[in-house]
Amino acid sequence: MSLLLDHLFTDLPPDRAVDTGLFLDSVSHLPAFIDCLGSKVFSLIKSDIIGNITKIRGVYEKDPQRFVTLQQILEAERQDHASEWPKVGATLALMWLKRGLRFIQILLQSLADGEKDENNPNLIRVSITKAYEGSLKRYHGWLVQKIFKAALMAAPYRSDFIKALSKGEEVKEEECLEKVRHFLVNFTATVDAIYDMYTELNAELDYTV
Ligand code: 0SG
Repeated sequence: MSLLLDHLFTDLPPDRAVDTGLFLDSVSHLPAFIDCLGSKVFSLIKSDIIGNITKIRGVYEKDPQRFVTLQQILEAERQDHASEWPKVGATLALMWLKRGLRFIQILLQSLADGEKDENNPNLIRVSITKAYEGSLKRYHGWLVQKIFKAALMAAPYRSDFIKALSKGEEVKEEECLEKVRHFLVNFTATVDAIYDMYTELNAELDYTV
């Protein structure tokens, strides 16, 4: 069952450098969490995220001493693949992974803030749509946006999502949301730091898939 909230992202140091090994350990729990959402529609998302993580891990494990932080990976790839960078290697994988992480962050924040669909309070489509619009939509062409719409229809009920976040146990919603708020502190700081790094290194790309 889901261990998402049990594996907190670590505190960032004052310079906000993200430790590659710790980051990879934390994100490695996301695919199992997606499994808890039930529908097979999510398997496409799961394989995409696994692909990103595998690619970043592959680069890291070639030389962990050289790639202690995510920024060191981007800088090394910029040097080694000047003509293709940033559309290459772990730089590209992390560019996409961070968008999925932003999606999750906005979704969880919306739930923690108590945003609800007034007509259907046990649906989380309002939060999912908000998350999509704030993270991925601008990078998706019409076909992938259609896949999103299918995924939206297969989205779990609020109560089932809370249950998935709570390791499959029936817990009080407020109890779970308190854990979500705690989880979001370092998670949000990490995602923000990665976004800022892409801006500072001029590594962000704006194409659609
Ligand atoms: C609770 C309900 C949740 C609903 C979730 C809906 C989310 C949106 C659904 C959209 C479906 C996305 C399916 C996959 C789309 C992919 O095409 C895109 C682009 O993928 C990148 O393409 C790859 O990730 C790159 O891989 S790499 O590691 O090798 O670098 C690369 O292949 C790249 C191609 O680059 S190019 O060669 O053109 O330069 N992926 C996405 O849009 C990311 C989707 C992440 C969704 C995260 C949702 C998390 C849900 C968790 C629920 C709590």
